[in-house]
Amino acid sequence: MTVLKALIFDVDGTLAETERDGHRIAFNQAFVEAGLEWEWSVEEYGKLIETAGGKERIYAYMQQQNFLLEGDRSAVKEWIAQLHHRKTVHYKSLLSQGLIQSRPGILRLLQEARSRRVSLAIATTSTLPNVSALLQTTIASDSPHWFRLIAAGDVVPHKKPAPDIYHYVLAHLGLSAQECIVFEDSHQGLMAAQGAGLKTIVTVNAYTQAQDFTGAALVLNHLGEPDYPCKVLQDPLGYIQKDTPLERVTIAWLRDFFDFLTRLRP
Ligand code: XBP
Ligand code: MG
Repeated sequence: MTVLKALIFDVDGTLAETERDGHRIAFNQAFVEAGLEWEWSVEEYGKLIETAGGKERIYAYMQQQNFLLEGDRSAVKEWIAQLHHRKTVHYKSLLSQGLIQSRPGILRLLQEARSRRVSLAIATTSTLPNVSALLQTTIASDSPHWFRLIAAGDVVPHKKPAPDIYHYVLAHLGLSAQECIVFEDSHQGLMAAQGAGLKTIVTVNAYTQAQDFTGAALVLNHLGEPDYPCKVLQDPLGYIQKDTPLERVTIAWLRDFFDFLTRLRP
C-alpha cells in the first residue's frame, strides 16, 4: 500500500496571496525607479501572470507591447535580469512591512505535517530570495528549514506549466509522484503538477477562480481553519459526502483522501 510521504506546495497564490499587493506593486516600483512609464494595473496583471516567472513576464509584456527589436535578445535578457533584481529588492521590502499573510489553513497544515512526520517541499516559479522572505515573514523565522527541499526559480530550464520543477522536486526528494500530494492555485501550476503525474488539490484565489481545473483531485476556496471552514468548489471524483462535509484539510483527512485516490489510480 502506497503511503503519503510528502506535501509539495506552490508558493504564490497558494501559501499566500502575493501577486496583487506584493509582486505587482514591486514590479511597478522597479519600473518607476528605472524611469519607465509602465504601470501594471490589477486587471492587466491578471493576464500577465499567465506567464510564469517575473523575468519571463517582463519579456512577454515587452513582446506584447512591441518594445523588442529584432536581434537584441541577449542584451534585453541582461537588462531584464537587472530590472528583476530591483523588483526582488522591492518585493522583500514590502514583505518586511508585514502586509502579506499566509492563506487560511497553511500554517496549521505545515505544523501538523511536521508533527506527523510528513515531508514538506516547495515547487515555485518565483525566485528563491522571495520564497525565503515570504516564509520568514508569513510563517515563522525558521520555517525555510521546515522544508526538505525548496525548488525555486531558475533551477529548471522551463517554468510552469512545464512539469520540470515537479520532476526536479521528485528527483531530489527521492520519491515517486504516487507518494505525494501537491497544492496549487492556478491552471498553469496544475498543468505542471499533472505533467509530472502528481495528485493535486487546488485552492483558488481572486486571480485564478475562473480558470480551468480539469484534472485536479479537488478544488477548494482555501484549506480551512476551525473557525473558518473551507468550501468545496469542485469534487470531480465525488469524494466529499453530504453528511460529512469537508471543513478543513488536516493530515488525517489527507491520508484518507490519498488512499482513496491511490485506489482509483494505483
Ligand atoms: C508565481 C510566479 C512568479 C511570481 C513572481 O510563482 O509566476 O513569477 O509572480 O515572482 P508560483 P518572481 O505560483 O509558481 O509560486 O518575480 O520572483 O518570478
Ligand atoms: Mg501559484
